[in-house]
Amino acid sequence: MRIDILTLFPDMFQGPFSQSIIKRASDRDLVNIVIHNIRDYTHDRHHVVDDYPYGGGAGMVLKPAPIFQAVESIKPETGHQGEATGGGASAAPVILLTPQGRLFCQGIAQEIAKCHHLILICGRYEGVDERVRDYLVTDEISIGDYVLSGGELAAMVIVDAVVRLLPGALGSDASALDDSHATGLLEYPHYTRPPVYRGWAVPEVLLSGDHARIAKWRREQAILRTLRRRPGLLEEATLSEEERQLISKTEQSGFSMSSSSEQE
Ligand code: 9D3
Repeated sequence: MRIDILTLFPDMFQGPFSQSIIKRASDRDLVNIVIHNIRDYTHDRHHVVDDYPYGGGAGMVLKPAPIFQAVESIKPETGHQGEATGGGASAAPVILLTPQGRLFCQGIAQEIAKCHHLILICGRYEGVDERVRDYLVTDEISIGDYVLSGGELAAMVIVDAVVRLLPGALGSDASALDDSHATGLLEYPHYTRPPVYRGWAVPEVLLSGDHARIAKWRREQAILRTLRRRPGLLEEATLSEEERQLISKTEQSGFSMSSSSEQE
């Protein structure tokens, strides 16, 4: 997979992308991430990327020309725009990171992970000229309802979530499937040694060696934790009749929402 990222702050990406899973995926050539400084695609003496908004108002707006120039310079280089290169692979999605975008989730990460090529545009200032949206961008994504200073951290979040889904990116392929958001439930509690720490014991079942009992306990814990913390997630989860009954029983017993009593 190739990922091109357009930004005014290319240095922001150096730390996160030179560590851990993204580093390993790059080293293994599973992904090729290319960072472009939007300022490099200006042609004026002062490399101006922004300007005052027409109609007035606070803040600055990213000019269309450098962004169009950047994307157009990337596309021929990577060469699968359908007709122009004889068809085949579909054109790369051009995704604008913006607070007005579709809310990012694991399902969108899975969709994006299927692409051979992806172009991410990080906005800054008050926004980008609307013609970028109208005539260049194919998707707009937000990572949540809070205010960031720009699209860079959002782009890093998306790249991290997508790259770890690429076959071979993780140590074992099992870990990606077992992820809480892939099962539709929050994760069960984890413990490691010692068996008693400051008088707090690890649940007995985990030391029993009874793998069937352990699996049942973990599944139950995952369901109860999801019920208490993120009940909305249960609507999408695939549950057995017995598991639905566990939920009803817990709800009828007037369960508490507080996390400190979750284990009780
Ligand atoms: C508070 C300023 N807002 C109204 C005047 C507009 C605004 C413009 C640009 C707010 C934030 C930003 C910068 N944010 C992003 O570019 C961004 C973002 C985000 O802020 N939250 C969640 N996801 C994303 S993706 C890109």
